[in-house]
Amino acid sequence: MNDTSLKDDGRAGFSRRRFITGTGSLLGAAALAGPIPSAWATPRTAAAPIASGSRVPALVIGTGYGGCVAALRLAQAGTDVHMAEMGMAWDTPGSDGKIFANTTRPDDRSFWLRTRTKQPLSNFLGFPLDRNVNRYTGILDAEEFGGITVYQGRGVGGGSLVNGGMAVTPRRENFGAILPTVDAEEMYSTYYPRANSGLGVTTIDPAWFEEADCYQYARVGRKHAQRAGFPFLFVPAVYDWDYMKREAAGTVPRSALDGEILYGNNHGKKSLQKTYIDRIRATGRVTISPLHKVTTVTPAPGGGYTVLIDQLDTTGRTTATKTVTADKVFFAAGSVGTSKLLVGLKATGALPLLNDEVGRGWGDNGNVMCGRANHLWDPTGKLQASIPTGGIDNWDAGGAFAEVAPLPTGIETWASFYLSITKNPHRARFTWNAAAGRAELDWQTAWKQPSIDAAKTIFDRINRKEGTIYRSDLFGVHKIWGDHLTYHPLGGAVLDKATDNYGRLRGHPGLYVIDGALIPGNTSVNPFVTITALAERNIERIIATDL
Ligand code: FAE
Repeated sequence: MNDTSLKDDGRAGFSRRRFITGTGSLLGAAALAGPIPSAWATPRTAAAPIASGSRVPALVIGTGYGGCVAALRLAQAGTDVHMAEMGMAWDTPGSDGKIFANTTRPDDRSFWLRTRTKQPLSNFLGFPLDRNVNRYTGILDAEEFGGITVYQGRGVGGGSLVNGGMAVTPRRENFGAILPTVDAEEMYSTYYPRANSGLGVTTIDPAWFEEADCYQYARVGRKHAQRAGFPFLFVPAVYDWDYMKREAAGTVPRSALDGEILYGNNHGKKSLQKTYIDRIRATGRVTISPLHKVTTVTPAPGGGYTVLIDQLDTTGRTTATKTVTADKVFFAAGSVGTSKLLVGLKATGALPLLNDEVGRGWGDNGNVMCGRANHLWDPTGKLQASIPTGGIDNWDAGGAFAEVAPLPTGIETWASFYLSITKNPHRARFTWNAAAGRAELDWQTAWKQPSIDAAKTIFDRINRKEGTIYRSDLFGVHKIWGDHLTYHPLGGAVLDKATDNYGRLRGHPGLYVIDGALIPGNTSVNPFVTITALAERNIERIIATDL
């Protein structure tokens, strides 16, 4: 089954120039298409979204990894919890019968409140891929700051809805640099295993990997890595591999094999909806309000905190503002969401006792993307599973861990594509712009240079060995590096600085940070397992001592 797609799709003898012309016009046509009508079903909300005037023992802001761990463990310990989530529930199919849009056909569901898509791979063969859409509370937020676009999931399940599902535990020898004040022994013996089990992390059947057409791109990536002398590792993921085998056999609807990533996955991916949130619902102690955005948290006169929550419609308009009182509040709005809230709350005097560490220590996990142009005899396959399964580890020698990523376009591209996680020393800070009434981030695009240098320690060598070149058509015209973005925001309320060593915010008892904001900018690998494990560690302590 290996390396046959060149013959299978009848392209043998087909010149690269002709291929480029053909696919370019195809993708160009898609880019020129106008917005499609907004015909998606009204999102289902909680049976009873939170009522104004309610008092709750624990309010969790956000329903990503940190928020779900907090809600589950609090509920299991007997505490009633309410979760406020600014995104939609993502539990109702649209007019096409699917909950989530396809990667190659972004529609209104794909982006958070934009009128034009902002795809991470903006171009192909020089043609821009973005298209107009209707403004909608879609699933992927491309949040733009001065020097960087930060991609984040929006909806019940947070980043788990949109991410690639790579579930990687960092090498233990790297842990001291990731979370220096946390006991590594405890993490590796208790909390990483707990997180991996809660998330349903498993590794692909290696025998199937060797024969599956949909992983030809990964085998090509491995071959090139190994020929250049780099270690290639299988990485675990949160996908139902038996389902993927059935997708390949054609017996179930395709999901990973339909290239679904970025805008949701309709079937096989074990997002938080299928793991932690399933268990959260089973406790009977947790309610969730989608399309509810927390704007203010301030000490309540009689104890606890007064929380203001905007209820949104699917155009992003506020339809009601609710006032809720919570004994304890858990900030789990993601690194960016939590940081923005906290710097605003401190600056406006709502939470005046937060310390000066709030907003600091933000990093991009050293993310940088690139593509390589393979020879015509090295096709990567027109069928590419959207769940990556392998990476190239050059962390010790060159400061980069590169995931061999799919390019699920449905056509043969002869491209190898990589997301590198690199050692990047730069850390940015969120500050409050009072005149504009918003938080800003001082990251600079030029700060990606150390990441590019680290990634080049891998790809320059592979290119030399293979006699290949970088692709320069994926992020613009003649632009090699995807250095304008991150998928992995981390920090902004760093553990043992803005908070104590378990996430209790300094200055205001009863407030906690429990998401990626705690991690000071880098995890050396993809971050969600570490975010989950740290949340498991912290909530255990908080339940034992604070409740
Ligand atoms: P997160 O999951 O972002 O959840 C925060 C939630 O809070 C979101 O649902 C927000 O909508 C919500 N929220 C924000 N502000 C408010 C507010 N004011 N009021 C109410 N709700 C609010 O946070 N990581 C991996 O480990 N492996 C991968 O393969 C991987 N691939 C990725 C691919 C893409 C395209 C993206 C965007 C990310 C990827 N990540 C991956 C990163 C991962 O999803 C991310 O680190 C975690 O989701 C962060 O978890 P948190 O709990 O910090």
